[in-house]
Amino acid sequence: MKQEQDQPNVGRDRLASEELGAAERRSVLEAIKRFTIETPSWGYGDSGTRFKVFHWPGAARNLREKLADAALVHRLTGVCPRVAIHIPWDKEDDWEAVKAYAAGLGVRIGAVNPNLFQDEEYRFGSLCHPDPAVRRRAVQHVLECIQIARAVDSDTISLWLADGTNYPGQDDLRARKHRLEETLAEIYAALAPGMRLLIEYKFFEPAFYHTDLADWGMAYTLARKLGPQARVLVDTGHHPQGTNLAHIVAFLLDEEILGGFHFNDRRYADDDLIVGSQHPFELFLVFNELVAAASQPQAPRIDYMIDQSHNIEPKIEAMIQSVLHIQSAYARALLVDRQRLSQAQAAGDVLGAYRVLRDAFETDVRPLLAQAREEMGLDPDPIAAFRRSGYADEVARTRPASRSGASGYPGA
Ligand code: LRH
Ligand code: MN
Repeated sequence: MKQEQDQPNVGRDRLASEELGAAERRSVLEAIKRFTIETPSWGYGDSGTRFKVFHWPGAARNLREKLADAALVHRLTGVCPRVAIHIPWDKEDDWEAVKAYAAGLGVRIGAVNPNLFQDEEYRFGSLCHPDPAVRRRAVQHVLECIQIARAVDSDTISLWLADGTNYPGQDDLRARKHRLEETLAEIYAALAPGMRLLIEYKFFEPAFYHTDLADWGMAYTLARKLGPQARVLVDTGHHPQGTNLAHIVAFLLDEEILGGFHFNDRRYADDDLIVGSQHPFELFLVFNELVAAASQPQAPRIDYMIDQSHNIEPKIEAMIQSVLHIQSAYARALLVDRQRLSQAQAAGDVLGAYRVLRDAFETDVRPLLAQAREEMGLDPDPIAAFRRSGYADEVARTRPASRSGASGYPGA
């Protein structure tokens, strides 16, 4: 079995060593500048757990303040032009005005997220509820979200269902599946041409016996049955412990049914912590699959969105930190020496192949990311720029704490 010849195995910083030609370096830089990340409106407001929602001084209290904070993150990073909204948390009565307000800030509305988990009648579910009247209301809400998306020129409905049961026997699992297929078909039929329906799965919570949309296979099956405008959304916090995310991503990519991500990180359950803060290598391996697949000719459109709740940390800084972590994972994945990787794989050189990935992961990409920002006319260190801006003190001074419940986020 051929081993890596006589190369001191000190590992290769893919940037330090001259092996990365100027052209390659340039293409990595340009790819980083083009790579955009969508931030969630709800990541700027107060959020928490069932135990406590702590108020953060200056936290955004309404959609306009969330858009203002998101626009700052875009100004500082240069790569966050879209903001996902959640209805009714971000409900407004003049969407034209919202669209203009966002444009004035240099951002636009991204994915529209219906909320089918907070109304009283959703105790036994929404689209899967035994009562046709409740299913009707749920479908009506999503159709309203499609209208909102049209009004703000968004082409994406991002749908997550809390639907499930807590005890064996509580409901007929196949009957719930039939209700889901029926109601999703109605929603799909109402999509505007070119609009996408992203189907987000989650293996548990708030349901604790079964969840109707529990894993990638169920989301895949339903999306396929619906049609080409339906895609699977992978929330990185929605899998059982030990799940190999990179494998699920590779599979969904190869099936061309991956539509997007909700990035966050977790240690135990759906902790919604800063992406890459707990498992940076796992995030790198996910991007390694994305970069490897992106070399395919008709690389599918994938929406890279953050979905986090910043319960104790400063929300805007947490969002900027998240963008930096995603950019790092992407940059490292772009630096994987794919030729050496496939040679090692073909040669059965297991650890040689592993080291190719490890080299890229161990490469310090911060100077490269700083260079990309400078070339975009931005401060190379967005966190330092944010802290210097005094924005956090300004909003803490000008935004009195919101009346509890104002943001709609449970308990906020
Ligand atoms: C559910 C979820 C979903 C959102 C919500 C804020 O856990 O990931 O994407 O609607 O968080
Ligand atoms: Mn999510």
